[in-house]
Amino acid sequence: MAQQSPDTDLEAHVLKFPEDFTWGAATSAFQIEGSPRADGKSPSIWDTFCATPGRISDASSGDVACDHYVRYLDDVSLLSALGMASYRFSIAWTRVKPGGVGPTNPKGLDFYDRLVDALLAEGITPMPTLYHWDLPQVLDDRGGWLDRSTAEAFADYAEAAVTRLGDRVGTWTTLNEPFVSANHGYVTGEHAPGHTSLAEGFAAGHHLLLAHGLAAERIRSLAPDARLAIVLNFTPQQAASSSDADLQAASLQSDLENRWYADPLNGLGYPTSGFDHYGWDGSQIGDGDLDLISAPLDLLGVNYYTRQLVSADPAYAQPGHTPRNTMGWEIHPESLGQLMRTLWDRYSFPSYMITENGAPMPDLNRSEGRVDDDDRTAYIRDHLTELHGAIQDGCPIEGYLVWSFMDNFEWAEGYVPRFGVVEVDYETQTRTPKQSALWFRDVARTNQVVLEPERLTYRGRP
Ligand code: IFM
Repeated sequence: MAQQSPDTDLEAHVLKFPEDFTWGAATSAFQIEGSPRADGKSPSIWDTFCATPGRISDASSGDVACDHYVRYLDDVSLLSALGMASYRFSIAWTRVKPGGVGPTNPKGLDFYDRLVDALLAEGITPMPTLYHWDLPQVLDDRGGWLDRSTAEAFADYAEAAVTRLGDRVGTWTTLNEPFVSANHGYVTGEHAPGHTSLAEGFAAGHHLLLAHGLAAERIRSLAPDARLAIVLNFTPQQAASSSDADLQAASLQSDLENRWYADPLNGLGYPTSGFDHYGWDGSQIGDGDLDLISAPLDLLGVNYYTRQLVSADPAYAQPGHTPRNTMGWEIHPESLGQLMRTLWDRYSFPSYMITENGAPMPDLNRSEGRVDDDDRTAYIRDHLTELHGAIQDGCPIEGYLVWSFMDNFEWAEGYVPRFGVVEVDYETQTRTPKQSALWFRDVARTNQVVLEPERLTYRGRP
């Protein structure tokens, strides 16, 4: 339980955050940039995936997306107007090294150079992520994340980005959500490159972590003063009952989703269930790999959206009465607070940031420059409340970035789910801050959350 302290004004229901707390927003390259062939960019696995019939539910692509490659200056102005102190974006490997390996494309880097300068001119801290799922297609043609050489190529690409932008970037993030890259891309097939093999998932996962380790080593030597981070997603797995079978099922699932990457990053090695339950032979792990992977980091980025109830019974149905977002994910803010305490207890990361949290929600009454999205505001408020409790308990959480700055391409779901605090009209590319963005702006400006539970409750899916 959160302890009462001077930072919690219970009378006024005001939650004050630490003075140096960072507020911001996040996006990724493929989801917003568009301009897939501009200035020498090559296709990524997501361009190929979108062009494959049946892969994207609304048959859309990232060809235009939010046209951010063209409109980035307006977007930076909007970030500033909304009080965002930090902006997490990703760099497209295919712009920087169109061949995956080999020559660097200066024009591709020019875009991120301009973006970083524009952010800094507005007083916004740039937080680039080097890999947010858009592997160069040319590397997938040679085996992609199943091939160890992709990890080595990633370190060379990281070097090119850091060499160009390192004088202005204070925190480098290597990967976004390697679990999703490996699991959705190689095991379930719902993401690019669309493979369906558990064994491939383990191989891809190891090569992703190796890519992180090799790039981390390179970044440390090129930018010794920069902070180094990785972003992992966590879905707390809770047993559906207290039966031994359900507890064991939840623990096994948690090994795969929550501990598979965080454990080796902390020198704990891969969870043993990977070998003795799931049957991975570990043949991809080379001498010294685990040492590279466990080199100390400065920051863990935590992406949290929902929890999962796990049962050993294949016929188990998730409870229907809990609030859910428009994609059907359960809204469970308490699990964020618990997650942060668990991470702080188990691992040795010196600092944490929520690098993604948000929800696709009903956006109502879209008219005259106003979009009502009370459900989204309530979601963010309730997660911030839990986060505040974890901070009160001593968790070193330095910031919160909302996912997402604006509506964008939600991967296999196309443009239907809208995660943005800013609405994007894809016909006109008009941006309209939703009511949640205005609420969040006030939170960022005042560094506090004013609780008004009676005003905002979840209406639920339309
Ligand atoms: O849109 C994604 C993002 O790219 C990675 N984290 C989860 C988000 C919502 O699904």
